[in-house]
Amino acid sequence: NTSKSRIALLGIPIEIGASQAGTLMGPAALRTAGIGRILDQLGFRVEDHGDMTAPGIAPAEAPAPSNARFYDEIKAWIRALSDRSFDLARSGAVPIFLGGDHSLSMGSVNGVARHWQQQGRPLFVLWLDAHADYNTPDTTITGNMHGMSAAFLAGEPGLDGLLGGGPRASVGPDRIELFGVRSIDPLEKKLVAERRVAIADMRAIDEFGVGVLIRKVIERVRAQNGVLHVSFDVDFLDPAVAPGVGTTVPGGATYREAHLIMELLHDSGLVRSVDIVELNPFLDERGRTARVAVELIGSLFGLQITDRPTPSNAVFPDN
Ligand code: Z70
Ligand code: MN
Ligand code: MN
Ligand code: MN
Repeated sequence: NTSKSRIALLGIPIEIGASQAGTLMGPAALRTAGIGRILDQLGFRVEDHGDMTAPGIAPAEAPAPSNARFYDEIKAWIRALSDRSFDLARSGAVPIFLGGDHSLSMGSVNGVARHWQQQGRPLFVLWLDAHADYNTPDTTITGNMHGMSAAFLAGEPGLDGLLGGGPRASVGPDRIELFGVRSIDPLEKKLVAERRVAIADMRAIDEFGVGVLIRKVIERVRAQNGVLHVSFDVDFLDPAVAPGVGTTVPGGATYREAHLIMELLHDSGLVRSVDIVELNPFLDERGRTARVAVELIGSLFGLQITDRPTPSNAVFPDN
């Protein structure tokens, strides 16, 4: 049936952006937990493009920043991924990027942003994460590049060489929505404030609830005729729900909050691409985290507890 919407799965087994090894097993765990099956059952035509292979080390064009670990290796990954991501988006599929650590989003988001730029639709990025990932080589404490991906997409200096002369679509600090933040480094915090990046931290979530805050994001995207990329770092979830991550931070999103977010995003009709990152199967407990991530993807793509019309206080899909 060619009229079915297409979803393209692509594994990116990268772990060098994180401090702990193991996220390279993420794509396999997500497949084992049934990511293809759940989307298939929802009526999508699912294409699994397999895993990318490690591209090696990109030649050093300029001296790598001293505070960015594996800079030249990650540079090679994101250049290759940016091309794959652009091609998948252009093919009309909804790509789901299976990570891998969060450094991969520099490539996945750049690729889809290039496509939407050609279509004249601004791309917004919803960053569901315990962390802001807004460090640069100048502000980082650890040197881990998974903590720099949002800063790269915003165009922060110090990371400009990553794509070399390759095509780049600017997302900009005004199109990134940090959501769920509860761990941020001192200089990173200063930078996020200076750039006025939209941020829903855990205090805001406790005060207003995820329903109000996600609808605000949706309204903002819709007002500019934009589309949305969801970059889902599984450490956004509370460690009690999602223990299989390298950096557990207490006080994360509950199972129910996370499902409501995904359901509202589905109803918006605006999501065109997704990353699932930072799942570390080596640290997981009996596949729990992988399974929860897959269930949440189900909600993001239309799985409902009961079939019901969109409630009147929700944001309506545009078609
Ligand atoms: C810290 C850093 C980070 C994920 C840790 C942490 C970044 N801000 N991101 N775990 N997913 O190293 O820059
Ligand atoms: Mn290409
Ligand atoms: Mn992250
Ligand atoms: Mn994180």
